[in-house]
Amino acid sequence: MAEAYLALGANLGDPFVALAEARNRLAQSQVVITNASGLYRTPPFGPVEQPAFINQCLRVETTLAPHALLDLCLDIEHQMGRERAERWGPRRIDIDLLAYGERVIADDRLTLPHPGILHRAFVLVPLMDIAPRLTIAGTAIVDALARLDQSGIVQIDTGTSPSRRGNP
Ligand code: A4P
Ligand code: MG
Repeated sequence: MAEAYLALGANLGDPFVALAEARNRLAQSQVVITNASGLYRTPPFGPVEQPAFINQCLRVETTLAPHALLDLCLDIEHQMGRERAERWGPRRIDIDLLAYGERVIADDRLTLPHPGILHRAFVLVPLMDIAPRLTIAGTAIVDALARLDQSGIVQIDTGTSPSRRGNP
């Protein structure tokens, strides 16, 4: 089993329903959710004007190799009706693979660790809930977060235990 971190984001329809469905679909695959952050409302990051997001991070254990885990995330996005129209645009669900153990990968399909992590408060705030001592590419996430603007990020749910998030 390998340990990995996933970031979930949603800002169309009912984001809470979308996040719950994504967690359930992950847990029904070869993924065990071992910890889940709180749910955070976050201002949209990037150039596109769009509704606020709900973001959450998960720690998972999986027998899937990194590219297979990416494919599972992309399949779930697809099954949940995400249309890849606009880069950085609104989406019912976005599932990014943040890190997979200590693996470093840079090919045409997968970059690990995810290159945006250290620059995005909407990822680091929930990630701090479940991995406060995590280091990405030699930088402690707590130090990276201290340099970022966290204004407008509001915790709206402290989360529940993994067993209530769709795992047996
Ligand atoms: N890909 C490569 N590495 C990875 C990885 N580690 N994890 C490739 C996931 N995917 C990875 O992704 C495009 C391709 O990236 C995939 O096919 C995969 O092969 P995508 O999800 O289709 O594209 P995207 O999500 O539109 O672009 P990108 O750059 O992933 O954007 P982000 O970072 O996901 O930004 N604001 C707030 N507050 N909260 C958000 O969640 N999200 C976005 C989207 C913008 N603003 C946001 C939020
Ligand atoms: Mg993405």
